[in-house]
Amino acid sequence: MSNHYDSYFLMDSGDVSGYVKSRIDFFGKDEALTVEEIGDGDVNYIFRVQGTEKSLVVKQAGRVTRVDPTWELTTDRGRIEAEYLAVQRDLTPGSVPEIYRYDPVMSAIIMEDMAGYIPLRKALLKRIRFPRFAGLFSTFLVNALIFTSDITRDHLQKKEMVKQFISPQMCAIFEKLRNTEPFIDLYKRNRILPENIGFVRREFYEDTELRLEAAKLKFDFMNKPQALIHSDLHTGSIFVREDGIKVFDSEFSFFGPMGVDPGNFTAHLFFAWANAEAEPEQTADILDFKRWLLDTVEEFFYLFTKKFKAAFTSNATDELAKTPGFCEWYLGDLLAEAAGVCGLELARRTIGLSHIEDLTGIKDETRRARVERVVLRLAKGLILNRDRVVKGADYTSMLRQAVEDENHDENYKE
Ligand code: SR1
Ligand code: MG
Repeated sequence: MSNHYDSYFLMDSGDVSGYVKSRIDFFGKDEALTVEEIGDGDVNYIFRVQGTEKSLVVKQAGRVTRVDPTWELTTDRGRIEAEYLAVQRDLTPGSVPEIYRYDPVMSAIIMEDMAGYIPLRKALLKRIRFPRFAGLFSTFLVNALIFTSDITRDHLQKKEMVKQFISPQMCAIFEKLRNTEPFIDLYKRNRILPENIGFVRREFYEDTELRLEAAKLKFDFMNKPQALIHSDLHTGSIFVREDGIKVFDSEFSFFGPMGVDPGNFTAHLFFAWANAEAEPEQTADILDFKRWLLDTVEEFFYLFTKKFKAAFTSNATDELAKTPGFCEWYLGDLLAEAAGVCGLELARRTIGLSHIEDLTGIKDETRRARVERVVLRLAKGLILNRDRVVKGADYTSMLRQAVEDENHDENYKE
């Protein structure tokens, strides 16, 4: 092992103090540091480094995933993550953690410790509401998308950015996990609750109309470099506090369809809803929390649409894009894509390999199976009818329909 950190190795907590001091002038030379590994994801190693007065975070990309040592991943994803955050820092200052240094040798990012912020998923599982979230998040996303697209950027410069962010191996993960495997268990790694295996076979694997729509969405994902997207934006990749958000974990970023980020994220608000829906006691507080989540979906799409149109009108540089009607056409396509991707994400986190705590944390398996079928019915509705999903209320009424269909399904009566 090198102790000069001049060639790549996977660090453990004991290596990190020396590493940080070798790379940046942040702590005192002789300052005692405490290092704790805090990563709980499937992929990377995250260390919090605490000094006497200040702290920071080191995120290192391993050459294989944490969940499966035979699953190799490019360590260049650390660069992609850092460069996405640098772009977004300029577009919406304060909305991403500050990067102190990206180190290509160790594939490590040394960044701000987001003290005072908590992961949104953890907060929602504790039923904490964030009334300002839809406003903050819609501003971030509109800026992130419209200001990296051909609508506002010089087309040559945008194409240079497409090159900068090309990431075939990371894209391939989602082409499989999100775009393919909910519809065909191609690699025999899907994980479905035993009670729902028949439902998934009938409603997903054997539905050729659904598979056709999924194929269209997959080819959009692979062939539509509209804007710099995060691509793995969910409630675990956003830290929040009452008056702020910090988006991070952007290692899957590339130039893709604009609808991916709003759609993928919205799926996770529905997962938070599903977790609350599975509570045996539907108290007034739980009912109010579920209502707040659905109100947030509606408010988010309302604000996103409004801000997107305003940003388009004030900032479009492409002469043809300024043609009356073009913005509405473009936005309509984006919103349909978002609905479709929301459906894909709902399906893959329920059927596929990568599950989330919102569902796995539901202890009563019958209740979990029920909300998973509701989620899957919603997923199907969104994918098949995405052209008609133009506002937040279309999502929430589709969810209500999914609940009703589940309640009336004779196969699943208690
Ligand atoms: C090896 S990739 C596994 C998961 O981590 C990422 O956060 C993606 O969501 C993916 O499902
Ligand atoms: Mg990640």
